[in-house]
Amino acid sequence: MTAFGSVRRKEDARLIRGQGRFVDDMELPGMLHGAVLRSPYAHAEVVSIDATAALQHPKVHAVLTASELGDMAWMPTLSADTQAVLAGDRVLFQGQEVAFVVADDRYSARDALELIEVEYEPLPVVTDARAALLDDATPVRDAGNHVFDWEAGDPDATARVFANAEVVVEQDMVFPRSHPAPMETCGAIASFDRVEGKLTLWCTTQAPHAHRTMYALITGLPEHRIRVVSPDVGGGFGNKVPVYPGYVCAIAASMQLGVPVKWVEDRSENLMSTGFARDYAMRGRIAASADGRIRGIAVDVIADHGAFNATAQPTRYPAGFFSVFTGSYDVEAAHCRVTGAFTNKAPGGVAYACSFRIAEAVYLVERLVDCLARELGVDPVALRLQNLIRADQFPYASKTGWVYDSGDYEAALIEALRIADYDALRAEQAEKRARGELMGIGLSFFTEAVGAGPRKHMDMLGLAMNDGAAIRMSPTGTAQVAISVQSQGQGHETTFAQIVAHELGLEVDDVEVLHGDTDNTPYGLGTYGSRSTPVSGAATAIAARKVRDRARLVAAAMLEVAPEDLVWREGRWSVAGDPSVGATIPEIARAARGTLDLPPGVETGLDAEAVYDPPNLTFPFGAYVCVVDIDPGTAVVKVRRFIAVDDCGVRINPAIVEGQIHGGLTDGIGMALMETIAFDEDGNCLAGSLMDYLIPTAVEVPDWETGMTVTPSPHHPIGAKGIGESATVGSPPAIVNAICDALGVAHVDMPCTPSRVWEAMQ
Ligand code: MCN
Ligand code: CUM
Repeated sequence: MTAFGSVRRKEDARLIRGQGRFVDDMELPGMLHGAVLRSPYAHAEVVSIDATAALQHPKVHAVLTASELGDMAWMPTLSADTQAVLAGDRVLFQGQEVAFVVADDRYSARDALELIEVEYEPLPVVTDARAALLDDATPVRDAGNHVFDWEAGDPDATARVFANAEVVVEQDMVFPRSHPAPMETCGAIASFDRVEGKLTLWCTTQAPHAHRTMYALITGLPEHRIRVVSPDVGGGFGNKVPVYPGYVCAIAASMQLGVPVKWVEDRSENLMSTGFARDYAMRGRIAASADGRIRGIAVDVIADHGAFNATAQPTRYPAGFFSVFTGSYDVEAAHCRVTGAFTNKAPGGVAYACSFRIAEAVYLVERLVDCLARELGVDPVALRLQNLIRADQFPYASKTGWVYDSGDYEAALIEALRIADYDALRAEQAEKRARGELMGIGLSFFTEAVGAGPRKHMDMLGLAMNDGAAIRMSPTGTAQVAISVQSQGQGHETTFAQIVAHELGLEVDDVEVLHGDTDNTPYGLGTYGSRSTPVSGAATAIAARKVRDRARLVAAAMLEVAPEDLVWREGRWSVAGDPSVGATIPEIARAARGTLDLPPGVETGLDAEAVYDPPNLTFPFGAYVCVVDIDPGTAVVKVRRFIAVDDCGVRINPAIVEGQIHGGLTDGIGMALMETIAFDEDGNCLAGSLMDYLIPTAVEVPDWETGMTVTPSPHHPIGAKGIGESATVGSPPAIVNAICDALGVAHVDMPCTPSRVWEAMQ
């Protein structure tokens, strides 16, 4: 008996009826509205701020500037940097927060922004990370523009492999700055109760508990007097992991005024000032033998972190999990060096379904493998089949320190080729080429690493990346499961109920999922890096097993047999020798809360909790094939077919998994073809609206063709691996590989807009 399967999403009952409850839907009595004044300059001294006229506006209650914020003018970031909540004497990027107006309504607050007079003294601007690292570069920060140097792998062994390799291919590539652009922008309502001394913050956050800890550090309020509620969230994609100045300003204003204060940013504010993605300039090299054996991979990266290092990633990994860049191949040696730079651009980074920089890593290796195939004159499929890690090599220890838990890569690739009918595609391409038509076939094979993480290696803000679940069984046999992670659209209310139902033989509808409220859920670090299923999902299964184990003792008392005589069979405890005698969990729950004489040491009820410390990450993988047609007249790229075979181990809800894949593939089209947050030389953000920052629509997107293989994770209680970012990570290189294949060129940088493709065609 299993509750796994494509059951309908419980949350959709309200979401598709317009009954979802998002931060901006909420109105509290006496609530005021905040708006942020932002810097028009990318780099300038703030000479003076005069709020007199704004304060005279009849509907304005307060204007906050850095000086009023005092200790709250600065906040810690998730990467141990310190970020200005409101700029004091210098602004470091266009759109930086300078003042916060609180008024009766949103419109008045926005009007009053124009009444604040700020005198700026513009400074030289640096927006290119490579330029920022030159000796004579304008310093963005007092201590200079160097954020960190980080390396992984073995430089000497790698140098030796490259020195005696028969073939070496080098390629520069940029993964441009892009943005998650969730449908719902970021926002918060802060409500400080002066009598209780308690702060409640309704906030668009993917990580309510981690935010609570941050707010305790920023405000000095005791953490148990802070409640963070993340209601329905309209998409996060990593954009809603960091703490943003607007949240802190809403808190400061509510603490000062004693009434609730709402702040919700608009689209331009979201695109210009919140956590971006990528911005990696990479020089990759791949070494091979003449017969196509990949021997080594090396890469130097310059990572643009913007004006503050607010990146969300485990502390000991300043370049995230980029060091999985050896991808799905068994190589002799590998080395990466990553240098982080400050620039006059918005801070944050790693968002957009990146799995902590694995998007960049997969792009690098999958492009390099195609460059190598081109150099050797071999088919990219054959080259991959020759070099993929073999099924009998798992668990596989990579040259950069990862242990891939399980996989059968060849099976996934062969399945993708079968669905695509690869040989027929190549034949079609040959025919079209003869007619002068541009058709391209691109592959990618990716390995993801999700489920951060084991406490011995991973923390954020010094907090172990372990997550929890708590199950409460009612006397009538239904369950509530409270989890520390928070859905932004991933369907946790359904899938976490399925895990409990699966483990306890309950109906999915008899399990309710509680999340997003720090007052009634266990502590944990939240949803990103596709860690909910690998970490909190595991905690949920283990908590359910604790319920089941206790239920066995209670059932034994009920049935007057020894616990050892009971077996778990078809969703109930029954007597080993007589399956007709047994009890279901609802029956046992009733007895456990009833007057039955419980065995010594057994507590009343069946409630249980677990906090999960994963022994390792889970390593989902997939094989993608992309077919593009390029218009020779306009250089417009059309993705005609896209085949995605994903393996995320056991699928709890295949329909939700498919949805995650469809979304991620669509993201990939956006990044590969259209999206970039560009800046001019003065640091003006050129992508401040969805007219300039193009995101894909149904027009650009083909009918996805999906397939799967199932290789369970050996260490996860239900064998599941994460899936939430696989397709975003795996798809961009497949698309760019297809474009390069069509054009017969080594490389085209993303986004492959018509003008770039046209240039490459010439
Ligand atoms: N699932 C499953 N079987 C598996 C693995 C997952 O049924 N073997 C289900 C899960 O139970 C969950 C969903 O698939 O309902 C995604 O699970 P998981 O891979 O654990 O990822 P998370 O829930 O941790 O979600 C985070 C991930 C990230 S990091 C980004 S970024 C992203 C993504 O999810 N943001 C999203 N997908 C998104 N989807 C939506 N709709 N909105 C976002 O903001
Ligand atoms: Cu990198 S985006 Mo997701 O991990 O929230």
